[in-house]
Amino acid sequence: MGGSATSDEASGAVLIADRDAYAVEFNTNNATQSLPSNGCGVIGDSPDDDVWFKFTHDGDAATIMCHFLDDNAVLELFQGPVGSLASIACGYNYLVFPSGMVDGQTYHLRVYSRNTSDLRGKLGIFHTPHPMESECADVDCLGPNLVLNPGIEPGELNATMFQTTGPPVPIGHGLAPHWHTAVATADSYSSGNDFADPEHLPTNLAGSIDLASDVRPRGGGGAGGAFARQSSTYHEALGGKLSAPLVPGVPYLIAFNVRLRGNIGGCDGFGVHLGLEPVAVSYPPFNPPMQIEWQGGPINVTNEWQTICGQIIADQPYEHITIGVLKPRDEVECTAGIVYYYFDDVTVAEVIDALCVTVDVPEVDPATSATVIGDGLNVFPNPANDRLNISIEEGLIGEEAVIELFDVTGKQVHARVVPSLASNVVLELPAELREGLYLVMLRVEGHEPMSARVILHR
Ligand SMILES: [Ca+2]
Ligand SMILES: [Ca+2]
Ligand SMILES: [Ca+2]
Repeated sequence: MGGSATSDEASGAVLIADRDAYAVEFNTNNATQSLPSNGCGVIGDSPDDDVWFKFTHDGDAATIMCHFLDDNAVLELFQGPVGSLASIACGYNYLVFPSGMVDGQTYHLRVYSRNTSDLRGKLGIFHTPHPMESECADVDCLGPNLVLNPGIEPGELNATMFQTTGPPVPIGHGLAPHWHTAVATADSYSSGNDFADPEHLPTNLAGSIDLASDVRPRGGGGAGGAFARQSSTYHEALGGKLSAPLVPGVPYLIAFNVRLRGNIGGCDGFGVHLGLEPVAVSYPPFNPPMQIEWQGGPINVTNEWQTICGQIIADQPYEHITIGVLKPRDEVECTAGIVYYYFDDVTVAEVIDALCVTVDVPEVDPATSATVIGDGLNVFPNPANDRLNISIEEGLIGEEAVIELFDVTGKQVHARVVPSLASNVVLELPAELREGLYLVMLRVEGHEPMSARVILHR
């Protein structure tokens, strides 16, 4: 750790060597202005007390975070040698590395109070994982993220439900660009809010609500937040928008990152709801037509960011996403009475290659609504190679049936009529079929169609 060294001039800039920790403390008391203001997009920008740091870029995306501030900080990043430093980015209490930074190159950073008072705080450079990176799938197997503002980053719109001033924000109110309060009064946070506001992440000496857990966004400077409660009608969820509607018949990975505030226990029932319209309701449940739920059992969300994910095949051109605790109210189980969660980095992306998605496909129900072809078909093995066994439930034995196979685009690639179903039907998988995800469907007149998703692995 760098201790409390502070340099008033760039020539003596304090080296930030560590990552993922608040490596240096600083105090601008007695510091004087070293370079003119670049404006930095801050009203009243006042680098009268700038102090200097430097670091060598390691090539990884990162965010510089200020913590335990006693006032608001402006951060300004420079490239080039001391004596001809060129400003490349500014931040307000935090600074996201701009694109174009060069691996191995040394950069300088100055920090100063936004106003003319002294500023104390600590500072760290925190690596930013790829927004779609998780153990659920290799990012290379996924198409572009369809979630607009997946990082729940603040922008022009930067409201929290629990504003320190002003009237309460109604349901459906915007939280961050392309995000709104979907169920009850979910929240959003900005690391760039005023240091004294409780909506500020990371927190500060005055805010105090998260001193124990030092919550930082998973990426960038913004995150969502929501309450959940044991045996209560009151759960919150955030609603977001996709850049394009889902394509029916196409598989998508759905993922979001969640962590607790503090280590006080947790609830189960996290899920994603995909809808044709944005959700904005006072209280759950709201009968989601399609959802994934965390299958990992209750309560294991911790004080670290973790990914909850699932895979679906779209049955409708959904264009809106809602994340939160979506279980019916009487079924949510919590280890603590009231639990609070942060959300960040939401993914809805087409699965280009089903083989590198690690989500267990058969465990994720595609849908729960009547508009959807039901699933419930038992098939094995899965993944399959050259043939697939379909277990037929007793009531259908002897019936005439049609067995169809669809590829990820929804195109029928194989169909076969079975005059009389036996308890096990063997489906030969045509050699010309490519590896990937398929939907096998069984239709019997007078019965709901049944289906299962199968990975073909040659
Ligand atoms: Ca200075
Ligand atoms: Ca100042
Ligand atoms: Ca974020």
